[in-house]
Amino acid sequence: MSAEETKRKGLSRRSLMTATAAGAFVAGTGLGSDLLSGSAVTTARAASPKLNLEPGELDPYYGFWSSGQTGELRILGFPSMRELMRVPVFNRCSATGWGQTNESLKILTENLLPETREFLAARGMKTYDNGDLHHPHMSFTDGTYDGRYLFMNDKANTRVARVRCDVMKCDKIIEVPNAHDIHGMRPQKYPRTGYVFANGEHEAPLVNDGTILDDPSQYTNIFTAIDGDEMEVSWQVMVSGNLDNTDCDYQGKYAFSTSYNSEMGMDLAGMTENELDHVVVFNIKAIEEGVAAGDVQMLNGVPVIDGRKGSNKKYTRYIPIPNSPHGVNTAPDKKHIMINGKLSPTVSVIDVTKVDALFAEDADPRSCIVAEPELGLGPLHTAFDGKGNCFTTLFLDSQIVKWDIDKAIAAFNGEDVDPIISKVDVHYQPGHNSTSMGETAEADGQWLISMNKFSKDRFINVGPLKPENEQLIDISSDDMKVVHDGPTFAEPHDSIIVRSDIVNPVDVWSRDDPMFADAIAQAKADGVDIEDEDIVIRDGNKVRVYMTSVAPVFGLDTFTVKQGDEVTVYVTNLDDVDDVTHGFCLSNHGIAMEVAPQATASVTFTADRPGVHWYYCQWFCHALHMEMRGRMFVEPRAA
Ligand code: RUQ
Ligand code: CUA
Repeated sequence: MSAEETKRKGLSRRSLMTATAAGAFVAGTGLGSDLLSGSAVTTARAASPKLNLEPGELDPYYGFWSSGQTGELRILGFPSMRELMRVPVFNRCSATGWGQTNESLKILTENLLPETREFLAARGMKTYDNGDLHHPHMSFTDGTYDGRYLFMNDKANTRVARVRCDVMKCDKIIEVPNAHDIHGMRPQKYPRTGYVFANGEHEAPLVNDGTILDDPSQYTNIFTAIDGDEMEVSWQVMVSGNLDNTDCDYQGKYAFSTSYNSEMGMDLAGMTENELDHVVVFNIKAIEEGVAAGDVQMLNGVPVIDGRKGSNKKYTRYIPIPNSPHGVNTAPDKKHIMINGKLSPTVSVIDVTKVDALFAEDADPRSCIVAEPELGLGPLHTAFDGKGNCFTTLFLDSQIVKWDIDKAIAAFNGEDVDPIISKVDVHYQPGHNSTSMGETAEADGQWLISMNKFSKDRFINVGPLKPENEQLIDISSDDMKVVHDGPTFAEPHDSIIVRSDIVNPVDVWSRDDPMFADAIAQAKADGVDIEDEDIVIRDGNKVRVYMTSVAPVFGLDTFTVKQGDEVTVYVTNLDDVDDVTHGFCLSNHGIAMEVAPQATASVTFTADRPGVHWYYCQWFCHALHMEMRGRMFVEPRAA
């Protein structure tokens, strides 16, 4: 759409902002096909044949889905959109015992900052039990997914987590010091991950101890590079303005982060005041050299470098971008980086080969912008097909626009070409979109998922809280076809779509897995063969119950403890057949956990209810699963 048409519809940047303030940004503007000028609009079609999987047929892709404020990772079969698994990460999970088992609590607590641990302890908590998981991304080697790990952020409690792709369980969570509320997060693409880059979104005093409160001039934002192998912070950079999303190049040289609040405004009017905000470019090598040379301040054990505007300019550059930009997406051509304008109807295209000059020759920061096509209202995120085309979500227009990078560059250079190929209506208000393998050099141009924040009338009504709607779009031809509506619960925010041959999980645990190494070490210290013995060890008022499980029996029918004992139950699942997962649920104690084949899981509690308490297997495992149960006797404290 041209600037003139935008204006004709009364939706200039200014009125768009007014609309935002008035709440229309989330109200569903109804601005769909009627607002289009000349570009083809396609609407929902009958299902494409590729979508239909016969019973028993397997999906060609894994979809890794975030869950926003639910705090877990979800695994979908794609394109069938069947939800296959939920992997608890930042949340407390009733089914698996995540957040309660000793194994999960170790991961959830071991890298909390001391002050957080103290703060939580005062509230009777060991860890947070909520999270806001926005961005799941797989580790890379040489520009494509390598199937090792998934990394993800927690905006709610400033954490970054890692999930092992061999067992699909979280194995590390770190709380990031100095930063506030990790939002944008991406793994390094080349030569490998390597770094995981993470944006602190919200600005606060660097030393946030209450000495500075309502003085935004003293607030700062922090960009963090995490070592993805060790899950430790390598270094941090102080920036001007806040940080939203991030991505990096295919050369291993630069990372790019958007800021929607270069103004450092503290209210809506302040945050949206300027026509131009910016993208911060981080020069990774220069920062590493600066850290090595000691050009840092140490804060909470982390080297922090000053990359603010007007500081030593070798570390960062600030590229002016209209207006409150949001998503950052690197194209599979390894050359172009798309900055999605949000309040500006444009996407700004950075040519990474022109970024060197920003640092070497101090060139005009805008000289690396090689196109800035006007695409429609509310561009948030862009995905790719690997054939030179982009797919950008238009939040306000409720559309996906397909456009051509080369044509956008030609138009920017004054040629009379329209980069827009087609638009398709989605339902409604899309945020992220993802294409099959689209954030790697192996983008294959088959599928696009549009993750729509509102579903309104697309499903039978479930009350005032509606699901979201994820729409599957066939992008194998120019004419985008919506082929599937998929409702999901709060809030699958982002996703990646990974070829299934890249991901190779195991079927049963290995007995030497680090996940339960502590349990095995404790058994050894107690002189217990954890895979063979069913035994109760008393150690003062600490009692350790070692129990095997083979469908459909627990190794112990009963065990006896005294009221007030601190009891740890270790269950080792000796079944080594696919899918024979057992559980241990202790009635009326709020205790339940998953024990997958060949795993050991453990839980610690105080036995403070005298009497008979049944434990049972809560994971259906056998025809006699109901009979898989036993009694805990709690002897009353002597009167
Ligand atoms: S951001 S809707 Cu949390 Cu991924 Cu763009
Ligand atoms: Cu074991 Cu059900």
